Amino acid sequence: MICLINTLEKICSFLRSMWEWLLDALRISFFYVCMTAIAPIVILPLLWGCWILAYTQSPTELYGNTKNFRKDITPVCTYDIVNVYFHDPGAFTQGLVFDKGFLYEGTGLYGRSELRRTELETGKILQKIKLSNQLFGEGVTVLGNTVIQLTWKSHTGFVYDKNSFERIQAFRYPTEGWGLTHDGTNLIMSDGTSILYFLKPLTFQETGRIEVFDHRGPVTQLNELEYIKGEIYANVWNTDYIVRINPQTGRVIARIDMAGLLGSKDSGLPVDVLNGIAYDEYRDRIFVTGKLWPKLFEIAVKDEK
Ligand SMILES: [Ca+2]
Repeated sequence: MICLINTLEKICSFLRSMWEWLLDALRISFFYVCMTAIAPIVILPLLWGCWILAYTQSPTELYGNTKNFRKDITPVCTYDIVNVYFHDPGAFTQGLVFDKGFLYEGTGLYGRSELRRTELETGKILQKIKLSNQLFGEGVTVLGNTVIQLTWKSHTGFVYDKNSFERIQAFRYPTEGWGLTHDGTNLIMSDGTSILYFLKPLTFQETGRIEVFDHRGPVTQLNELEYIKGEIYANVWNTDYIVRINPQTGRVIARIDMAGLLGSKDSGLPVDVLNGIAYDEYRDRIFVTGKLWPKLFEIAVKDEK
């Protein structure tokens, strides 16, 4: 009898061991099944995101934005000097336009801000008006028979009769005012950030905006502007670069490296940064100058370095 009981206990012990082993096996199997199911959900999207950031496009572009930070290094162009003209070294150039044979220039600094019409060949001031001492003049553009001028931090712009310089309208905007140009339909304004604003003429209501970027990301401190053959040219404040921008996407098509434009003979003068781009659409001429520069240059942009 005792022998039978011992045998039954061994059988029960064996069955208990088998049961525990089976439970362990089930737990392990369940873990692997779960991991197999979760891995594609968690790990694969992570790998996909890393691949995108490293090699192709920014996630924002994939979801409809136009930014593309990583793809295509922005080309760098150089320039040739075609002509050199006199420029008033007292003019703190903030806006520059060429229209029907004349330059229109907006100057800055408190107490020294003006709107001028000058003769290209001589730099002679043909007409000017002074802004009040509380206003710091900024970008200008010529639209029809008017000249439009921004101010820096006063959130106020002015519309003048192009011939008489009579002030015919004032308008407001919420940002700082830096550069101004137009594409024939909309005014295009910069405010020192990477954003360009498109405004309706007459009402000055915003109709759209783009963020300007190159392969490294947003391009900030966009300053004086000029619309040239379907592109927006912009001085980048405190640099020797002019960027050429696609107006539809904001992408920088190319950077023009303007280093060395003002020669060493002029470097002893109290000059400030490169600023001011004007375009003669009838003769396809580009003019550039800088704040307090004694010279204004006609340049020809050359292809990539
Ligand atoms: Ca301009």
